[in-house]
Amino acid sequence: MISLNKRQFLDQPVMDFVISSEKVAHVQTGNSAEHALLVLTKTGYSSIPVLDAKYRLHGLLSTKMITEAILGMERIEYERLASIKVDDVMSKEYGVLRTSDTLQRALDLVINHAFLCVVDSEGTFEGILTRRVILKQLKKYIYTRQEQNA
Ligand code: 2BA
Repeated sequence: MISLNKRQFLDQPVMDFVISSEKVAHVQTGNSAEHALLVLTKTGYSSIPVLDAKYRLHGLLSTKMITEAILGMERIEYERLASIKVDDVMSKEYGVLRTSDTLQRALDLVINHAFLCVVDSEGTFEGILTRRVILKQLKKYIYTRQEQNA
């Protein structure tokens, strides 16, 4: 196997490693927290993107954000789930990449985010780049270089 040098590795386009939008579990703006909790529980992901009808990225939603929103003084107020909208509880803090970005920027951001959302120049959601995929590429890079230097 031919190994990449450091520059070639870092210059690889993120789009080569993206999980495309149709495979990414998401919720839509305007959805209820009840629906979102169902999606999060059924898919098993701890955090998923919030998109609008035109597939533009608005935020991220996790089970914790929903639970915190319905936490009363003495009990969890499940009856409020249907009236809360995902827009009210989602986080606007997420790692975002442009489709033109390279692995170098992804590596910087993935330290603080389990996955990075990838958007095009108009803000349309193209998919995600996960920490798992980046670590796999990094491992491949390290081991192929080691073998060639051995
Ligand atoms: P988490 O849901 O906290 O998942 C952490 C890691 O656990 C994942 O790391 C993956 O290795 C494993 N995992 C969790 N749920 C899984 C499932 N249903 N099938 C297979 N493996 C699963 P990463 O793959 O690096 O993903 C990082 C984060 O990216 C996930 O964190 C989740 O928030 C998000 N994510 C990954 N794939 C997604 C998808 N298809 N749709 C929506 N969100 C996704």
